[in-house]
Amino acid sequence: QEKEEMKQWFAAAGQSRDVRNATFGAYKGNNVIVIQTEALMNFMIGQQIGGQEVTPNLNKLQQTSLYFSNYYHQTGQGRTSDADFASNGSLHPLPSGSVATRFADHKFDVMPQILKEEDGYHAFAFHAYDSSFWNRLTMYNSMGYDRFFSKKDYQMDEPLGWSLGDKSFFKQSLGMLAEEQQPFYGFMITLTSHHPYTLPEKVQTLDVGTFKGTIFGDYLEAVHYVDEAIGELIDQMKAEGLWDNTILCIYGDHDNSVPDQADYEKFLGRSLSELDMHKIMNQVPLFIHLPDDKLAGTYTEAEGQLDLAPSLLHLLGVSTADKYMMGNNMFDGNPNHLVVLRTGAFTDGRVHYIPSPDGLFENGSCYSEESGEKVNIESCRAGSQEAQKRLQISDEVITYDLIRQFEQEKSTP
Ligand code: GP9
Repeated sequence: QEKEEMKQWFAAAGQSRDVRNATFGAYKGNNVIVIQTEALMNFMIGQQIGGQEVTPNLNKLQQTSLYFSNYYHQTGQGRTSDADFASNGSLHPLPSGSVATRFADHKFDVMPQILKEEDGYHAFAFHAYDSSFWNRLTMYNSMGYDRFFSKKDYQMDEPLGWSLGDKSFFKQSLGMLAEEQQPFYGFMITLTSHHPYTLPEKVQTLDVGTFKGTIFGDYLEAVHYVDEAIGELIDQMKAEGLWDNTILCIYGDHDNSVPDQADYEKFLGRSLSELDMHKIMNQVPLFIHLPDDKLAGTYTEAEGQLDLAPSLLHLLGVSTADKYMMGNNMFDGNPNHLVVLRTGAFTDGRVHYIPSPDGLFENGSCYSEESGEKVNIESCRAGSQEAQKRLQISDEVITYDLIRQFEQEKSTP
């Protein structure tokens, strides 16, 4: 009975995603490059320090792209691997551990596999680190990538941080991708802006003023470097003739693990509430650049990483009605999607719930999104129940390999 209820839940979610409006299939056949950027948070997009822009290239990209300014990471303990799983597989990461290390052999409806099977794409993953980290080699095989380019495939001509600097990483990755057959799906994971963010002096080009020598200042420097690398990647895409036939998507994987509120207040120049801090630590930016520069603008509706795969597939004209995905279609016209975080926090654009550490619903905080003020906890009860239900369904589907079972039952009634 529980399994039947789950199937019905996915069928209803698939139906509501399956909106055949003007954007459905509008970019069919284009290449797709998705860049998952290490610890890139939303709060410094558009910000300056000492008159210098922290992310000038992303700010410029914003002018011709869809910029989702209310976009949430939905990761748990599996950090970077969780962001990858949520964004490509549209299910919630697990309450403990990483799906990639615990259940890489289970079946999931993931973007590379779907694009290959249903639209003839070629799919490649790029990350200049050991292929065994987060069990990627095994996970990427089961996700259907044709090839995973890992540390051993790169020239270490820009040693920086954990491995290769992002500038050389992008240059080499794009070079390898450009040789592959089109249309392609290229998934690139950056690394230079990894905790603890210390870069050599010669790479530091942002004057962080009084943040100099602090981890927060080092973080700003690291983000500024990644932004430069993204600027170079865009130039190279133009030079390689890929700008006009490729959807470029850039998002942050998770927060920076620097939770000191005073740093954010000093940087932003205002005092911050519990709600502000919750948003700062959970929002990552999402940019989608479309080949014809259409649909550009700032999108303020709440969305999250689980929504990425169904939304990109919508643009490419691949229906996700029958897929075991949990995310929303960001192009379905609904301004009030429910976005659930792994902690049980959620927002639906109207209310925003922050759970208490003791896990008791009543001890959490419920805020009005419009006023930013606390409201009666009962305003968040129904949303919280649905959030818990989704997390539970997702956990069971992943843990018991239910997608495989559901599909077998479909083909063998
Ligand atoms: C290394 C990198 C680590 O391959 O993905 O990221 P983390 O999960 O530690 O943020």
